[in-house]
Amino acid sequence: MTLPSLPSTVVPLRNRPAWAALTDHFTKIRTIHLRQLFADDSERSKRFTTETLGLYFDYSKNRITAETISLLIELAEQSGLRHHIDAMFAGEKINITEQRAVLHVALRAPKSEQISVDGTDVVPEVHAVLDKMAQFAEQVRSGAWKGHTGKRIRNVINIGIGGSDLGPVMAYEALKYYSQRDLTFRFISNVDGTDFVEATRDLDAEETLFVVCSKTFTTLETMTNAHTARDWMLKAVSDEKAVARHFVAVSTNRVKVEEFGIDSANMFGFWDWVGGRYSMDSAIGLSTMISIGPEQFSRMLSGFHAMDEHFRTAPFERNLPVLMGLLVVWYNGFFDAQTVAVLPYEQYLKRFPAYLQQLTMESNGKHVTLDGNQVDYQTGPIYWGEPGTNGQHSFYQLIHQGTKLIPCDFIAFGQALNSLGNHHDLLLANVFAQAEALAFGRTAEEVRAAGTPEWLVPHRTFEGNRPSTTILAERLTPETLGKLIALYEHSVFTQGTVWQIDSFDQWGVELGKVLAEKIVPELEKADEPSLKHDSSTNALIRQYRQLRRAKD
Ligand code: G6Q
Repeated sequence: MTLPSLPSTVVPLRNRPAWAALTDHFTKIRTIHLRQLFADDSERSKRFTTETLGLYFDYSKNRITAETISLLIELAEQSGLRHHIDAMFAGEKINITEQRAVLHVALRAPKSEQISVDGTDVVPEVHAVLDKMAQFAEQVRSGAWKGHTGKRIRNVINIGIGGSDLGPVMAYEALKYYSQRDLTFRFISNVDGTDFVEATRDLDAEETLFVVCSKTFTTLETMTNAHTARDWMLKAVSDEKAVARHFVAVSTNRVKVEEFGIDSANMFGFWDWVGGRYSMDSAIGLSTMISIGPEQFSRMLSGFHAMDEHFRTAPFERNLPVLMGLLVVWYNGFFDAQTVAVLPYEQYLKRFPAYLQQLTMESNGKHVTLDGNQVDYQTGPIYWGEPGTNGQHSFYQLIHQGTKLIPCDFIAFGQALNSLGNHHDLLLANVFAQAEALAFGRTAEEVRAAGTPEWLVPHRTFEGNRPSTTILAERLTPETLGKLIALYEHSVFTQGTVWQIDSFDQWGVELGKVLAEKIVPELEKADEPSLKHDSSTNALIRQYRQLRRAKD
């Protein structure tokens, strides 16, 4: 089969001339300290800072020189990145293992644009769904949408998992400042019954609306929770007709939605060219739109779109997602860095690292190339993080003085949404101090000069040379959030293109699902089942059956 997305000239990563040149370059640069790089070049901060779309992107505290960047850009070019970007925007089926187009960029395209999949312009369909969402959101927000017994809806519960949950939760938290405060939002994802019970225990069913989000409408966790929700609702309002007023669905599967009993008039659609982890700005964002309103939602989409256009058109040396993605390739491929820490100094972004974990790791956690060959290099790093300053009092110790190299992304804002005394100055002083300490450390001489006894000097020395990038924006707004998410989406795309993997499939999620389906009847069976797993799994199943009996 021919690969639709890559030019035939793309050769395996290690055979690309730029990779060989980078390997050479790395041996020269690997021991150079950031202290020296800054001392040698008074213009360094300016040289390695790009300001675009209101984002000040300072990557000067990375272990790079101008040569590193130009070699990485050559690598991107030799990897077919330009062609691959164009292929995505043109609706080509670049998700080759699922034979699907990858068009989350169409979700935020303005009405005036045309983006075609198989000859059909999808932009009008996108806007038709956005309009329908807006109408519904306004009805809920204004109180015009009533529950079955005539009470106003006060609680909105999103039921979904993975891509149908993480985006909505993150966006709700991130944009809470802009939310309608007389509505309560909850999110149920886990099949662990506790998630459902705790989310609903203090709510009045008559005032509750469930938004069931599932692209396939077959996902075990979501369907189980949705059925439990229906039972919970019908226990309070014993009339099947209540389902129509208290349940709406977001899905691509009309048949299954109707089978569940949700009126397809209350279904908001999306398309198979939207991957779950890229879907928070599709109808999957319905709860977000109810929370912040259609106008702010559309500002968020403008932010996404601005970054899409920047990614599509800016030269690589000034292209934020390209630079960000190439830095990951650099540390991952040459410094053996296994992780990237994302550290937002903004409490509202507390779920942003968790959201990015799925976006990055489900996308680039792959071990074969597009043509099915085992990679002989590292692919997707582990993303993780917590908001600052909390992390400073927890895991930052390891980043400062541990044995692992952990590139960090610091994210901060010039203006606080909740201005309170000098809190914001203190917050920002901390983010700047952390990046400074990581880069420059504290030498043994400096520690000695501060009067530290000799035996304590090694413990108090910070070797520094720990890389970080700082992203500074004016204020966390829906638009800025859109830009930040698209920045990471396209950084993931850049990485995946260099590694020549399919960043848009997720076969790794499948096996566990299939095996779980096989185990369910073995747990539920009244008589002792005959088990044919390995000895460990067999024993665990038996042990569970026994423990469960002990409770009965
Ligand atoms: C994301 C994945 C995955 C998916 C969930 C939920 O890219 O495909 O996280 O979003 O498994 O799937 P449904 O939306 O089909 O329930």
